[in-house]
Amino acid sequence: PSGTGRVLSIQSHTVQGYVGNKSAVFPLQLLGYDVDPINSVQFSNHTGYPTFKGQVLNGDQLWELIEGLEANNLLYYTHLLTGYIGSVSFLNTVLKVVDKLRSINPNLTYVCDPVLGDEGKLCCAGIGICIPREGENYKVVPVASMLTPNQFEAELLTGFREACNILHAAGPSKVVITSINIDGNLLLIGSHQKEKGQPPAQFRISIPKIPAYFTGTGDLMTALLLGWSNKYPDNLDKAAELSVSSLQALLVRTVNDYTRAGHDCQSSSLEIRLIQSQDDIRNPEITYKAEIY
Ligand code: ATP
Ligand code: PXL
Repeated sequence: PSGTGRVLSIQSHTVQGYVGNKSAVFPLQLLGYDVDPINSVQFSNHTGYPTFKGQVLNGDQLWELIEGLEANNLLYYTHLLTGYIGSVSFLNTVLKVVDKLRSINPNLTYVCDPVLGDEGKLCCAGIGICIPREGENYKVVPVASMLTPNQFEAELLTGFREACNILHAAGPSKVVITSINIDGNLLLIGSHQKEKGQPPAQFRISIPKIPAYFTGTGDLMTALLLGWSNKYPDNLDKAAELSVSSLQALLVRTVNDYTRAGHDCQSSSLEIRLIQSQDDIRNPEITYKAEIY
């Protein structure tokens, strides 16, 4: 596959560990993309640890960086990727960034992971910055090309059953619900509406749940989906098979490494073995198949 591009990735940075840009930049580079990261926060570690320290970029500071790039004619991007957005002001600036990038490249693909939280809890709540209200998040949906909510996020955004169809109608032609918990297993649902108003092609991939808890997997999954779906623009199912297969190989390696070191994998969230899994990212062996339904 030849697809490549230039990605502006606006996500968190953590000094230690892999979430946000730390989860997304390296795999996209391995898949052949130029990636320009803007760090929406710089924290010592992810917010799942007992404590963390660091700085938060506000909307005006984000815009300043965009102005700097524009002044040097450096604002041509094929893709915009966003993850966790920590405040309403930042969200509004992200919307301005989408407009600005599309005024330079009308074909810009915006891949949006509406990170709101997981398992019924809003992540990053309690970190002292406000989470965009549910309604605010709708603002990004109409301008996104691809959306990657998890079950909780899809429920928050629309109500689960009709999630994909409703989200297509709101804008994005590709929707991947990255994890739905069913009877101890995980299900990914993909939906590609090739033409507006037409029924989408939908598929599912079942993923056995590994008895461990990871952080940064959603960010990595979205980055992989961006990378592969650009290489296979008409085959979201193939892009998802490749992404899931990479990710599962990485998760097995992560659990094996921790287990070998005598760690109880269920006692705390594990840091993913991203760098060690570079071969699985570059050349995934398809071990998970999509079922059309
Ligand atoms: P975010 O909200 O940060 O975007 P997310 O909740 O959307 O994250 P995750 O729940 O982290 O995403 O799941 C992303 C992918 O990670 C899933 O599609 C699945 O393949 C994989 N994954 C995560 N946890 C496990 C697990 N315990 N066992 C197997 N696969 C997992
Ligand atoms: O993976 C989502 C995420 C993004 N950014 C920061 C986080 C997390 C999850 O814990 O702490 C800073």
